[in-house]
Amino acid sequence: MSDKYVMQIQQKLKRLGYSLGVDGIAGKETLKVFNQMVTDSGLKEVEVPKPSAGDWKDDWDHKLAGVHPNLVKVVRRASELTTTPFKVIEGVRGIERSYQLYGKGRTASQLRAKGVPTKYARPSVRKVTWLNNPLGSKHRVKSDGYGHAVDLFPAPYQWEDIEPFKEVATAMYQAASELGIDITWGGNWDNDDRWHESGEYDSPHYEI
Ligand SMILES: [Ca+2]
Ligand SMILES: [Zn+2]
Repeated sequence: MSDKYVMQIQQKLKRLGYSLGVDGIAGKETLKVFNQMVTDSGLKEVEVPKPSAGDWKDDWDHKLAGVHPNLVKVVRRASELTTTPFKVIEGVRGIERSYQLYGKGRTASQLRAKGVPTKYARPSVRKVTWLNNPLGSKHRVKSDGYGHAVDLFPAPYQWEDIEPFKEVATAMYQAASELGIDITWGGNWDNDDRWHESGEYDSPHYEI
């Protein structure tokens, strides 16, 4: 499978005068030429350029399918406002996935009580959702035919690194205010000035 990012590097090498095929495949030839360029440049180390923000959006049409157009607008505008690339890791959530998430940290009898098939019970893993209704998530398709939530995961893709989440949140709030659309962030449920108070730990999550 060819890769856009590899193709960009190949194009740059070609522009520098190296002869190689631009096919998006990081094969032996590309590696050889790249190493030659490093040697020629006299550098000990070469910083590989980060993929441009555009690459992060390659699967957005797919990931944002079925999400309410207002929320999609905010996400797309936020991506123009921030210098932090971010992935859309979840938009609309299906029944199967809702059950899988609800089963985490719950026993078969707890699931039975909520009408969730007991095969999804995973009592020994960490609980991830505190929903009263297993299918009540804002990620589910609502009566207007759209999902009302998205989960965004910023580069460099480290869950513990909270700063990039804050940068994306700043861009999301700014985009929402520009567009006149109300959003709620899982890192600030009560929408006050204090982020990440007790219970405000769902940093990837945004909903309308
Ligand atoms: Ca708060
Ligand atoms: Zn979410």
